[in-house]
Amino acid sequence: MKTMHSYRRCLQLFVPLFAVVLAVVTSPALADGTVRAWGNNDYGQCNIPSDLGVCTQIAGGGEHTIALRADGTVRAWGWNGYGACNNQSNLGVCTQIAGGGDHTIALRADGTVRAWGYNAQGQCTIPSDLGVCTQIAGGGYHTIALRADGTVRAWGSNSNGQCDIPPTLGVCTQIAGGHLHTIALRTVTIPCPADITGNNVVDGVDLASLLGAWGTSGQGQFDTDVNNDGIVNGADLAIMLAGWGLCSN
Ligand SMILES: [Ca+2]
Ligand SMILES: [Ca+2]
Repeated sequence: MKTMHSYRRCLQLFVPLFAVVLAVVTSPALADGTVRAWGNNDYGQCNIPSDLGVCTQIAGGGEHTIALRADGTVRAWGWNGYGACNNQSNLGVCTQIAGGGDHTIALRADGTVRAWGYNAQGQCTIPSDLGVCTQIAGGGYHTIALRADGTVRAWGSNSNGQCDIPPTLGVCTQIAGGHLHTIALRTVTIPCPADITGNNVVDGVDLASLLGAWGTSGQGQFDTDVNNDGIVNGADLAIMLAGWGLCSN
């Protein structure tokens, strides 16, 4: 009986401990910055360089692999028939990488873009008036950039109109490249019901306007009636305070 009790006590102690150890060992939070790749390896695109070191970002090209190292330098390996994996001199510190079909794209810390590799369609020729960019993406034979003002540019092969930016596209927050097409995520416009002055900012001027009208609604002054119920009261104030600083777009 004592032996059975001891056995149970042992289980009570060690089963939770084992669970904790297992949870720590299998935790997905233990990212170490190393890179793994698998699948088609005809050109060594899955062979991680032994001296790669800690990386912060990865990207895939047609048949090559790109990594952004923790120090901001770029490495690429795999199919290098057109130089997509060649080391670039004077590239400097980069903040983003992207892969095209047979080319590699890097966004430098100063917002300029570089591309190298296959350039038969001009996909590696950066437009001289591109300006500062915040994001890059690669297509099969074209290159896409999101500029700091949220507009999108694309260059290279335009065989399917993938470089023709729709004139009504407007401001975007993300771009992506397909083989022969381009994708953009347009900026979400947040309704700003508490913006009484209509300047797209909820600030003290709106508050003053609301407080000044307090109790005067019902006399036609409903421009401060944020929730449009015909009364200016605490409910309007709550909506306005909740939107403080959020309605800047
Ligand atoms: Ca306002
Ligand atoms: Ca109201």
